[in-house]
Amino acid sequence: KKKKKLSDTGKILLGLIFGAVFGIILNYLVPDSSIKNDVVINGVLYVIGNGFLKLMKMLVVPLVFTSLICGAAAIGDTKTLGKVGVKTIALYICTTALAVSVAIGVANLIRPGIGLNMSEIQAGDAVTTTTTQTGMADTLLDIIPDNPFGSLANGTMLQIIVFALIVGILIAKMGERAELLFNFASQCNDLMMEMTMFVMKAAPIGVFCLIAKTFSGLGLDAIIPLLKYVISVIAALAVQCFGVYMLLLFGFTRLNPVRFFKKFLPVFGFAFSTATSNATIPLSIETLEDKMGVSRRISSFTIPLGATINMDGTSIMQGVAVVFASQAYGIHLGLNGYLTVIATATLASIGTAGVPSVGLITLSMVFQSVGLPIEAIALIMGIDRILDMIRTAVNVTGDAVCTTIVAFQNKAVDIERFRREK
Ligand code: DAS
Repeated sequence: KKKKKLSDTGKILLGLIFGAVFGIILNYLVPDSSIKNDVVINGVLYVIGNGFLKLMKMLVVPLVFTSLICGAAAIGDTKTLGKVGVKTIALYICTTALAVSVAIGVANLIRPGIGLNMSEIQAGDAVTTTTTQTGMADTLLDIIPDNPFGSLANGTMLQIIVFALIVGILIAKMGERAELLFNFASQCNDLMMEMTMFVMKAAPIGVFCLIAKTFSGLGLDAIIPLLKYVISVIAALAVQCFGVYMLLLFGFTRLNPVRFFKKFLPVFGFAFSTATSNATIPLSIETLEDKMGVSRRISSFTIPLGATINMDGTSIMQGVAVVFASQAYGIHLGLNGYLTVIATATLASIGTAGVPSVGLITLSMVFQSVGLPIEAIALIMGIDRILDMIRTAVNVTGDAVCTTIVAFQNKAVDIERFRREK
Protein backbone atom coordinates (compact mmCIF):
# COMPACT_ATOMS: atom_id res chain seq x y z
CA LYS A 1 0.00 0.00 0.00
CA LYS A 2 1.47 3.32 -1.07
CA LYS A 3 2.43 5.23 2.12
CA LYS A 4 0.67 8.64 2.05
CA LYS A 5 3.42 11.25 1.68
CA LEU A 6 3.28 13.85 4.41
CA SER A 7 2.73 17.27 2.82
CA ASP A 8 5.41 19.96 3.14
CA THR A 9 3.11 21.86 5.48
CA GLY A 10 2.71 18.74 7.64
CA LYS A 11 6.46 18.26 7.85
CA ILE A 12 7.03 21.89 8.87
CA LEU A 13 4.30 21.70 11.50
CA LEU A 14 5.91 18.52 12.90
CA GLY A 15 9.27 20.32 12.95
CA LEU A 16 7.61 23.15 14.87
CA ILE A 17 5.91 20.93 17.45
CA PHE A 18 8.83 18.57 18.06
CA GLY A 19 11.23 21.54 18.11
CA ALA A 20 9.18 23.35 20.73
CA VAL A 21 8.87 20.20 22.87
CA PHE A 22 12.60 19.45 22.52
CA GLY A 23 13.47 23.05 23.47
CA ILE A 24 11.20 23.03 26.51
CA ILE A 25 12.64 19.68 27.66
CA LEU A 26 16.16 21.10 27.25
CA ASN A 27 15.19 24.17 29.24
CA TYR A 28 13.35 22.52 32.13
CA LEU A 29 14.47 18.89 32.37
CA VAL A 30 18.07 18.70 31.23
CA PRO A 31 20.55 20.04 33.82
CA ASP A 32 23.03 22.67 32.62
CA SER A 33 26.23 21.17 31.26
CA SER A 34 28.80 21.96 28.61
CA ILE A 35 27.33 19.14 26.49
CA LYS A 36 23.88 20.73 26.63
CA ASN A 37 25.02 24.32 26.08
CA ASP A 38 28.08 24.05 23.88
CA VAL A 39 27.37 20.89 21.89
CA VAL A 40 23.58 20.84 21.60
CA ILE A 41 22.22 24.39 21.92
CA ASN A 42 25.07 26.55 20.65
CA GLY A 43 26.43 23.73 18.52
CA VAL A 44 24.01 21.61 16.54
CA LEU A 45 20.85 23.71 16.97
CA TYR A 46 22.63 27.00 16.33
CA VAL A 47 24.58 25.82 13.28
CA ILE A 48 21.68 24.05 11.53
CA GLY A 49 19.12 26.72 12.45
CA ASN A 50 21.21 29.70 11.43
CA GLY A 51 22.59 27.77 8.47
CA PHE A 52 19.02 27.48 7.20
CA LEU A 53 18.46 31.20 7.81
CA LYS A 54 21.63 32.00 5.84
CA LEU A 55 20.40 29.80 2.96
CA MET A 56 17.23 31.91 2.93
CA LYS A 57 19.23 35.12 3.04
CA MET A 58 21.28 33.82 0.09
CA LEU A 59 18.09 33.80 -2.00
CA VAL A 60 16.95 37.35 -1.27
CA VAL A 61 19.07 39.52 -3.60
CA PRO A 62 18.97 37.31 -6.73
CA LEU A 63 15.31 36.34 -6.16
CA VAL A 64 14.02 39.87 -5.64
CA PHE A 65 16.24 41.28 -8.44
CA THR A 66 15.16 38.76 -11.11
CA SER A 67 11.50 38.54 -10.10
CA LEU A 68 11.23 42.32 -9.98
CA ILE A 69 12.72 42.64 -13.47
CA CYS A 70 10.16 40.11 -14.74
CA GLY A 71 7.35 41.71 -12.72
CA ALA A 72 8.24 45.17 -14.05
CA ALA A 73 8.57 43.83 -17.62
CA ALA A 74 5.06 42.36 -17.28
CA ILE A 75 3.86 45.81 -16.23
CA GLY A 76 6.20 47.75 -18.49
CA ASP A 77 4.80 46.99 -21.93
CA THR A 78 2.42 49.88 -21.58
CA LYS A 79 0.88 49.33 -25.06
CA THR A 80 -1.09 46.36 -23.72
CA LEU A 81 -1.57 48.11 -20.38
CA GLY A 82 -3.53 51.19 -21.26
CA LYS A 83 -5.71 52.88 -18.65
CA VAL A 84 -7.05 49.54 -17.28
CA GLY A 85 -3.54 48.46 -16.39
CA VAL A 86 -2.46 51.77 -14.90
CA LYS A 87 -5.64 51.93 -12.78
CA THR A 88 -5.17 48.30 -11.65
CA ILE A 89 -1.53 48.82 -10.67
CA ALA A 90 -2.37 52.04 -8.81
CA LEU A 91 -5.13 50.20 -6.90
CA TYR A 92 -2.82 47.25 -6.14
CA ILE A 93 -0.07 49.50 -4.77
CA CYS A 94 -2.53 51.53 -2.66
CA THR A 95 -4.16 48.43 -1.11
CA THR A 96 -0.71 47.01 -0.26
CA ALA A 97 0.51 50.25 1.34
CA LEU A 98 -2.80 50.39 3.24
CA ALA A 99 -2.31 46.76 4.32
CA VAL A 100 1.13 47.41 5.81
CA SER A 101 -0.22 50.46 7.63
CA VAL A 102 -3.13 48.42 9.07
CA ALA A 103 -0.59 45.79 10.16
CA ILE A 104 1.67 48.31 11.89
CA GLY A 105 -1.35 49.85 13.62
CA VAL A 106 -2.71 46.51 14.88
CA ALA A 107 0.75 45.34 15.99
CA ASN A 108 1.30 48.55 17.97
CA LEU A 109 -2.08 48.01 19.62
CA ILE A 110 -1.50 44.36 20.60
CA ARG A 111 2.28 44.85 21.16
CA PRO A 112 3.22 41.15 20.70
CA GLY A 113 6.97 41.56 21.14
CA ILE A 114 6.84 43.29 24.52
CA GLY A 115 8.21 41.12 27.31
CA LEU A 116 10.32 39.06 24.95
CA ASN A 117 13.67 40.72 25.58
CA MET A 118 15.61 38.90 22.88
CA SER A 119 18.67 41.12 23.20
CA GLU A 120 19.53 39.32 26.49
CA ILE A 121 19.25 35.89 24.86
CA GLN A 122 21.30 36.86 21.85
CA ALA A 123 23.84 38.61 24.10
CA GLY A 124 26.52 36.36 22.57
CA ASP A 125 25.88 37.41 19.00
CA ALA A 126 25.88 41.22 19.00
CA VAL A 127 22.50 42.48 17.82
CA THR A 128 23.27 44.47 14.68
CA THR A 129 21.16 47.61 15.06
CA THR A 130 22.20 49.86 12.21
CA THR A 131 19.12 52.06 12.29
CA THR A 132 20.88 55.28 11.38
CA GLN A 133 18.12 57.89 11.63
CA THR A 134 18.62 59.87 8.41
CA GLY A 135 16.36 62.78 7.37
CA MET A 136 13.40 62.19 5.05
CA ALA A 137 15.14 63.89 2.08
CA ASP A 138 18.22 61.68 2.38
CA THR A 139 16.02 58.59 2.86
CA LEU A 140 14.28 59.36 -0.42
CA LEU A 141 17.51 60.22 -2.26
CA ASP A 142 19.14 57.12 -0.82
CA ILE A 143 16.88 54.77 -2.79
CA ILE A 144 18.60 55.83 -6.03
CA PRO A 145 21.70 53.65 -6.43
CA ASP A 146 25.03 55.44 -7.06
CA ASN A 147 26.39 52.13 -8.30
CA PRO A 148 23.79 49.36 -8.88
CA PHE A 149 26.46 46.66 -8.80
CA GLY A 150 27.52 47.95 -5.39
CA SER A 151 23.88 47.84 -4.25
CA LEU A 152 23.62 44.22 -5.45
CA ALA A 153 26.89 43.33 -3.72
CA ASN A 154 25.88 44.99 -0.44
CA GLY A 155 22.23 43.88 -0.57
CA THR A 156 20.94 47.47 -0.32
CA MET A 157 17.44 46.34 -1.09
CA LEU A 158 15.55 49.57 -1.85
CA GLN A 159 18.25 50.52 -4.37
CA ILE A 160 18.13 47.03 -5.90
CA ILE A 161 14.35 47.29 -6.22
CA VAL A 162 14.46 50.70 -7.92
CA PHE A 163 17.17 49.56 -10.35
CA ALA A 164 15.31 46.32 -11.15
CA LEU A 165 12.03 48.20 -11.78
CA ILE A 166 13.78 50.54 -14.23
CA VAL A 167 15.54 47.63 -15.98
CA GLY A 168 12.28 45.67 -16.27
CA ILE A 169 10.22 48.52 -17.67
CA LEU A 170 12.93 49.42 -20.22
CA ILE A 171 13.35 45.78 -21.28
CA ALA A 172 9.60 45.73 -22.02
CA LYS A 173 9.79 49.00 -23.94
CA MET A 174 12.75 47.75 -26.00
CA GLY A 175 10.63 44.82 -27.25
CA GLU A 176 12.53 42.54 -29.69
CA ARG A 177 15.80 44.43 -29.15
CA ALA A 178 15.88 43.09 -25.56
CA GLU A 179 14.32 39.67 -26.21
CA LEU A 180 17.50 37.84 -25.17
CA LEU A 181 17.73 39.93 -21.99
CA PHE A 182 14.07 39.26 -21.15
CA ASN A 183 14.47 35.51 -21.69
CA PHE A 184 17.66 35.54 -19.64
CA ALA A 185 15.94 37.40 -16.78
CA SER A 186 12.91 35.10 -16.84
CA GLN A 187 15.09 31.99 -16.85
CA CYS A 188 17.11 33.39 -13.93
CA ASN A 189 13.80 34.01 -12.17
CA ASP A 190 12.71 30.42 -12.81
CA LEU A 191 16.08 29.27 -11.46
CA MET A 192 15.58 31.35 -8.30
CA MET A 193 12.06 29.91 -7.84
CA GLU A 194 13.52 26.40 -8.14
CA MET A 195 16.23 27.34 -5.62
CA THR A 196 13.57 28.69 -3.23
CA MET A 197 11.66 25.39 -3.40
CA PHE A 198 14.96 23.54 -2.94
CA VAL A 199 15.91 25.55 0.16
CA MET A 200 12.39 25.20 1.56
CA LYS A 201 12.84 21.39 1.54
CA ALA A 202 15.19 21.93 4.49
CA ALA A 203 12.52 24.00 6.29
CA PRO A 204 11.28 21.21 8.64
CA ILE A 205 14.76 20.58 10.09
CA GLY A 206 15.57 24.32 10.03
CA VAL A 207 12.38 25.13 11.88
CA PHE A 208 13.00 22.31 14.41
CA CYS A 209 16.42 23.72 15.30
CA LEU A 210 15.39 27.39 15.33
CA ILE A 211 12.36 26.81 17.56
CA ALA A 212 14.25 24.36 19.82
CA LYS A 213 17.05 26.90 20.34
CA THR A 214 14.53 29.69 21.08
CA PHE A 215 12.57 27.58 23.58
CA SER A 216 15.73 26.16 25.20
CA GLY A 217 16.70 29.77 25.94
CA LEU A 218 13.32 31.33 26.69
CA GLY A 219 11.29 28.32 27.82
CA LEU A 220 7.53 28.78 28.09
CA ASP A 221 7.97 32.57 28.25
CA ALA A 222 8.21 32.49 24.44
CA ILE A 223 4.75 31.03 23.98
CA ILE A 224 2.68 34.09 24.94
CA PRO A 225 4.55 36.56 22.64
CA LEU A 226 4.38 34.07 19.75
CA LEU A 227 0.65 33.59 20.31
CA LYS A 228 0.20 37.37 20.41
CA TYR A 229 2.16 37.61 17.16
CA VAL A 230 -0.15 35.08 15.46
CA ILE A 231 -3.22 36.88 16.81
CA SER A 232 -1.87 40.23 15.56
CA VAL A 233 -1.31 38.88 12.03
CA ILE A 234 -4.73 37.21 11.88
CA ALA A 235 -6.44 40.32 13.28
CA ALA A 236 -4.75 42.56 10.70
CA LEU A 237 -5.62 40.11 7.88
CA ALA A 238 -9.27 40.14 9.03
CA VAL A 239 -9.37 43.95 9.13
CA GLN A 240 -7.94 44.07 5.60
CA CYS A 241 -10.21 41.35 4.24
CA PHE A 242 -13.54 42.12 5.89
CA GLY A 243 -12.95 45.82 6.51
CA VAL A 244 -10.82 47.49 3.85
CA TYR A 245 -11.85 45.23 0.92
CA MET A 246 -15.56 45.41 1.79
CA LEU A 247 -15.45 49.20 2.05
CA LEU A 248 -13.47 49.54 -1.20
CA LEU A 249 -15.81 47.21 -3.11
CA PHE A 250 -19.00 48.85 -1.85
CA GLY A 251 -17.50 52.33 -2.10
CA PHE A 252 -16.46 52.00 -5.75
CA THR A 253 -19.24 49.75 -7.11
CA ARG A 254 -22.20 49.67 -4.67
CA LEU A 255 -22.13 45.86 -5.24
CA ASN A 256 -23.03 43.77 -2.19
CA PRO A 257 -19.65 42.77 -0.62
CA VAL A 258 -21.18 40.02 1.52
CA ARG A 259 -22.49 38.29 -1.61
CA PHE A 260 -19.06 38.77 -3.21
CA PHE A 261 -17.31 37.00 -0.33
CA LYS A 262 -19.88 34.19 -0.18
CA LYS A 263 -19.37 33.50 -3.89
CA PHE A 264 -15.58 33.85 -3.58
CA LEU A 265 -15.29 31.42 -0.65
CA PRO A 266 -14.21 28.37 -2.72
CA VAL A 267 -11.29 30.37 -4.15
CA PHE A 268 -10.41 31.62 -0.66
CA GLY A 269 -10.37 28.00 0.55
CA PHE A 270 -8.23 26.80 -2.38
CA ALA A 271 -5.64 29.54 -1.81
CA PHE A 272 -5.63 28.70 1.92
CA SER A 273 -4.97 25.01 1.31
CA THR A 274 -2.28 25.50 -1.33
CA ALA A 275 -0.60 28.63 0.14
CA THR A 276 0.11 29.54 -3.50
CA SER A 277 -1.43 32.53 -5.32
CA ASN A 278 -0.09 31.34 -8.69
CA ALA A 279 -1.95 28.02 -8.44
CA THR A 280 -5.18 29.88 -7.62
CA ILE A 281 -5.17 32.05 -10.76
CA PRO A 282 -7.35 29.81 -13.00
CA LEU A 283 -10.00 29.18 -10.33
CA SER A 284 -10.14 32.87 -9.45
CA ILE A 285 -10.68 33.96 -13.09
CA GLU A 286 -13.35 31.30 -13.64
CA THR A 287 -15.23 32.08 -10.40
CA LEU A 288 -15.17 35.81 -11.07
CA GLU A 289 -16.73 35.24 -14.50
CA ASP A 290 -19.22 32.46 -13.69
CA LYS A 291 -20.45 33.74 -10.32
CA MET A 292 -19.78 37.48 -10.31
CA GLY A 293 -20.09 38.25 -14.02
CA VAL A 294 -16.63 39.80 -14.23
CA SER A 295 -15.44 39.64 -17.84
CA ARG A 296 -12.31 37.57 -18.63
CA ARG A 297 -11.21 40.48 -20.84
CA ILE A 298 -10.16 42.22 -17.62
CA SER A 299 -9.50 39.37 -15.16
CA SER A 300 -7.25 37.34 -17.49
CA PHE A 301 -4.81 40.26 -17.26
CA THR A 302 -5.36 41.65 -13.76
CA ILE A 303 -5.50 38.35 -11.81
CA PRO A 304 -2.12 36.96 -12.97
CA LEU A 305 -0.65 40.45 -12.55
CA GLY A 306 -2.06 40.63 -9.02
CA ALA A 307 -0.68 37.19 -8.13
CA THR A 308 2.76 38.65 -8.78
CA ILE A 309 2.65 42.31 -7.82
CA ASN A 310 -0.16 42.45 -5.26
CA MET A 311 0.40 40.57 -2.00
CA ASP A 312 -1.50 42.47 0.68
CA GLY A 313 -1.61 39.49 3.05
CA THR A 314 2.12 39.01 2.80
CA SER A 315 2.85 42.68 3.46
CA ILE A 316 0.56 42.47 6.51
CA MET A 317 2.64 39.62 7.96
CA GLN A 318 5.77 41.64 7.22
CA GLY A 319 4.40 44.77 8.91
CA VAL A 320 3.47 42.84 12.05
CA ALA A 321 6.78 40.92 12.06
CA VAL A 322 8.79 44.16 11.92
CA VAL A 323 6.92 45.64 14.89
CA PHE A 324 7.19 42.32 16.78
CA ALA A 325 10.96 42.08 16.20
CA SER A 326 11.60 45.76 17.03
CA GLN A 327 9.71 45.31 20.32
CA ALA A 328 11.47 42.01 21.10
CA TYR A 329 14.91 43.53 20.48
CA GLY A 330 14.06 46.91 21.98
CA ILE A 331 14.88 48.74 18.71
CA HIS A 332 12.93 51.99 18.24
CA LEU A 333 11.86 52.36 14.59
CA GLY A 334 10.31 55.84 14.55
CA LEU A 335 8.26 57.37 11.71
CA ASN A 336 11.12 57.13 9.19
CA GLY A 337 11.55 53.47 10.05
CA TYR A 338 7.85 52.74 9.55
CA LEU A 339 7.78 54.66 6.24
CA THR A 340 10.78 52.62 5.08
CA VAL A 341 8.96 49.42 6.07
CA ILE A 342 5.82 50.47 4.18
CA ALA A 343 7.90 51.33 1.08
CA THR A 344 10.03 48.17 1.24
CA ALA A 345 7.15 45.79 1.95
CA THR A 346 5.03 47.35 -0.82
CA LEU A 347 7.89 47.23 -3.32
CA ALA A 348 8.85 43.72 -2.17
CA SER A 349 5.30 42.53 -2.79
CA ILE A 350 5.64 43.76 -6.39
CA GLY A 351 8.71 41.60 -6.78
CA THR A 352 7.76 38.22 -5.47
CA ALA A 353 5.71 35.60 -7.29
CA GLY A 354 2.96 33.73 -5.46
CA VAL A 355 4.68 30.59 -4.27
CA PRO A 356 4.77 29.10 -0.73
CA SER A 357 6.90 30.84 1.90
CA VAL A 358 8.20 33.51 -0.47
CA GLY A 359 6.93 36.15 1.98
CA LEU A 360 9.38 34.86 4.56
CA ILE A 361 12.31 35.33 2.19
CA THR A 362 11.42 38.92 1.36
CA LEU A 363 10.83 39.47 5.09
CA SER A 364 14.60 39.23 5.64
CA MET A 365 14.91 42.03 3.09
CA VAL A 366 12.38 44.20 4.97
CA PHE A 367 14.27 43.53 8.22
CA GLN A 368 17.57 44.52 6.60
CA SER A 369 16.04 47.78 5.32
CA VAL A 370 15.41 48.95 8.90
CA GLY A 371 18.45 47.31 10.50
CA LEU A 372 16.59 44.57 12.36
CA PRO A 373 18.65 41.40 13.02
CA ILE A 374 17.81 38.52 10.70
CA GLU A 375 17.98 36.19 13.74
CA ALA A 376 14.62 37.68 14.75
CA ILE A 377 13.05 35.68 11.92
CA ALA A 378 13.97 32.54 13.86
CA LEU A 379 11.27 33.45 16.37
CA ILE A 380 8.41 33.48 13.88
CA MET A 381 9.69 31.09 11.22
CA GLY A 382 8.19 28.02 12.85
CA ILE A 383 4.60 29.20 12.80
CA ASP A 384 4.95 30.98 9.47
CA ARG A 385 3.57 28.18 7.30
CA ILE A 386 0.16 28.36 8.98
CA LEU A 387 0.13 32.14 8.53
CA ASP A 388 1.27 31.67 4.92
CA MET A 389 -1.94 29.76 4.18
CA ILE A 390 -4.16 32.51 5.63
CA ARG A 391 -2.26 35.42 4.08
CA THR A 392 -2.26 33.78 0.63
CA ALA A 393 -6.07 33.59 0.82
CA VAL A 394 -6.09 37.34 1.58
CA ASN A 395 -3.61 37.97 -1.28
CA VAL A 396 -5.96 36.40 -3.85
CA THR A 397 -9.03 38.11 -2.34
CA GLY A 398 -7.34 41.48 -2.76
CA ASP A 399 -6.57 40.67 -6.40
CA ALA A 400 -10.23 39.71 -7.02
CA VAL A 401 -11.68 42.79 -5.29
CA CYS A 402 -9.43 45.20 -7.24
CA THR A 403 -10.23 43.31 -10.47
CA THR A 404 -13.97 43.66 -9.82
CA ILE A 405 -13.63 47.39 -9.14
CA VAL A 406 -11.60 48.02 -12.33
CA ALA A 407 -13.95 45.82 -14.39
CA PHE A 408 -16.97 47.65 -12.99
CA GLN A 409 -15.48 50.99 -13.98
CA ASN A 410 -14.91 49.64 -17.50
CA LYS A 411 -18.51 48.33 -17.72
CA ALA A 412 -17.19 44.75 -17.80
CA VAL A 413 -19.33 43.36 -14.97
CA ASP A 414 -22.65 41.58 -15.72
CA ILE A 415 -24.61 43.00 -12.76
CA GLU A 416 -27.54 40.58 -13.25
CA ARG A 417 -25.21 37.60 -12.92
CA PHE A 418 -23.55 39.16 -9.86
CA ARG A 419 -26.96 39.61 -8.22
CA ARG A 420 -28.00 35.97 -8.77
CA GLU A 421 -27.91 33.93 -5.54
CA LYS A 422 -25.87 31.04 -6.99
N1 DAS B 1 2.48 32.03 -0.35
C1 DAS B 1 2.58 33.35 -0.99
C2 DAS B 1 1.51 33.45 -2.06
O1 DAS B 1 1.32 32.49 -2.77
C3 DAS B 1 2.43 34.43 0.02
C4 DAS B 1 3.61 34.46 0.97
O2 DAS B 1 4.52 33.63 0.90
O3 DAS B 1 3.61 35.35 1.82
O4 DAS B 1 0.89 34.53 -2.20
